[in-house]
Amino acid sequence: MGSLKETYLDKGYVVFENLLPMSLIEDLRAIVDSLIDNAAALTTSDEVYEILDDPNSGKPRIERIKSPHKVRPLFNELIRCPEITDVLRTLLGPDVRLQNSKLNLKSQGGSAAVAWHQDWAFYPHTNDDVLAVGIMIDDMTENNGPVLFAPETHRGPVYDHTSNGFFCGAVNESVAETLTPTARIITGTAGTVTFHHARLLHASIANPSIYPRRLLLYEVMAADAWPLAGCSAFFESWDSMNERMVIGVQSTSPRLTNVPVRMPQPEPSKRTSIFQIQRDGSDQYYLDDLNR
Ligand SMILES: O=C(O)CCC(=O)C(=O)O
Repeated sequence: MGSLKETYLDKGYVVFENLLPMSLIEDLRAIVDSLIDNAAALTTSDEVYEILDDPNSGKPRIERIKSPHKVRPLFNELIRCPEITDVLRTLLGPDVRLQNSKLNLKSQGGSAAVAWHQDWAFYPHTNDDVLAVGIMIDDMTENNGPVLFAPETHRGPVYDHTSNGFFCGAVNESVAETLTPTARIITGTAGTVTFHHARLLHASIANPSIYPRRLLLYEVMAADAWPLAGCSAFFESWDSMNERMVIGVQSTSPRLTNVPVRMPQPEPSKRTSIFQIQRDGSDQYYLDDLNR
């Protein structure tokens, strides 16, 4: 068993069982419950809530809380807690920036799958010291829409994520079907935290169960990994980029490394969440059950 960093560089992800205490998870659940209650009357998305028609019932369902670090202070503090920054320092170095966060709800009773993709396809940088932190707010089981990782794929190519000539946020079926046999189903109890490389191919299956599966995701990177789309694509200003430092200091000297890159272009006419652009595309190799 190698070191943490070796395992991450070899497999493309690491998972820490119960990294966060249950008392913190309960605080997070209470905030999420109240945010969901506040949105009970919403039928269309706004700047905080991503609402999609449930593919089964046809009724609106809250699929995501956008940028929760801007919505409630605890989400902004959480990525800076020592349990997480200790790991980030090891994996990314002393200077780490937050780009964005998202809370994918995957509610009980039919939330849809997320197709195979690489986060890197959405936001290529000058180097690939870029990863996503995933915090399980609920137990993630084989039955409530777990995430799937395809080990070692972060060391391979960056795949085409377009369909019908537009960026659709998913690889096509011929790539997707090669991943399923080796995919690891990521499960864990609430408080478990995953760290996955931005180039790692990953997906998640539908949640037909009666249990919610709330996963809080933070996109973070070494401060000298600069977004190729320009800082204005993800940050309102230089100041806001600095405010999002998680540890250390911001860098004005991007580190360029030899990484495969494709730009997420041409953009679809509606640039919304991964859920919507995947549904609008035709690369819909969804893993609706584990036997496929
Ligand atoms: O919440 C999930 O099931 C996975 C979502 C995901 O992979 C993403 O938002 O990049």
